[in-house]
Amino acid sequence: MSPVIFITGATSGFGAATARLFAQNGWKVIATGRRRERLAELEAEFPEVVHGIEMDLTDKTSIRHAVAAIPENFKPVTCLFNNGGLALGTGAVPDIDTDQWQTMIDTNIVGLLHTTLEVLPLVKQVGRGSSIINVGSIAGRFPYTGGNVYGATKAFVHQFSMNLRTDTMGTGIRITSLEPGHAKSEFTAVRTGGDFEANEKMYADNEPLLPEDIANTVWWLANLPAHVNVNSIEIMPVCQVPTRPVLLKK
Ligand code: NDP
Ligand code: 8X3
Repeated sequence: MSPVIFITGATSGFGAATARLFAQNGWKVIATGRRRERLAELEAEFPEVVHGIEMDLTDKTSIRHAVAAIPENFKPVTCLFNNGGLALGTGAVPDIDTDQWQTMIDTNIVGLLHTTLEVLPLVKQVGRGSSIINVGSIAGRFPYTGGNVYGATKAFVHQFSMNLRTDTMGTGIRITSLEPGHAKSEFTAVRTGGDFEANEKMYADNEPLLPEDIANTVWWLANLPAHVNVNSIEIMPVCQVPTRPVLLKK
């Protein structure tokens, strides 16, 4: 029986690259996100292997329905990749938009919590060798101006992951907080409200991590020997230094 990965945020960036890598290598993929047309593209690329389910992380009912809609032949779940999330805004306090704060909290924290709660029973069925990989960020550790709530949501992901390890002790489930630095995706376009020019500029004169780098890391984590748990991984491009999450040098 093929192992199964459940991915949030599979319509773009890290999630889409991870869906492709796992689908190409013998896993079945439950791909979730809000953009149905992008899920359909993945399904068309990997018929039978990828199953797309529309899911909005800010809506608990949507999460519950999505998990209830997993076809029997895509169960149990070997790996839950809690990846979907976003940053909104770059303003320093008090020059911020509280609705944006709320959306980041609802998506990056509440959505991740409820996805975990709903999918956990299916991961427990696999037990030994299964894993939950939560996407944090270096922004959860290194402060920067304008990173106020975004960075705090990612610090939450780190600590929740560590606490979840203790709660699931004895189940065989491995849990990792995967904390990337500067990486090329649609992240900056989303953060700036759809400014794809800003997105291109952000990655133009430097060599960021690519979604495939993160996908390869997820692959490595999910395929480690069953007794090995990597608690957290901080991963940056060479052009970034571990003092603050802005690029200092090419
Ligand atoms: P992208 O913007 O390319 O992808 C984000 C994904 O999250 C999309 O698939 C999007 O799907 C999904 N998503 C956002 N909001 C929701 C929602 N309400 N419901 C369901 N899905 C949602 O960015 P990345 O690939 O870079 O981001 C993936 C994760 O990595 C995020 O958690 C981000 O915070 C984190 N990260 C990113 C870094 C970077 O530099 N790029 C560095 C460190 C961490 P859809 O819009 O279709 O719903
Ligand atoms: C994304 C990394 O440094 O742009 O989580 O906030 S950063």
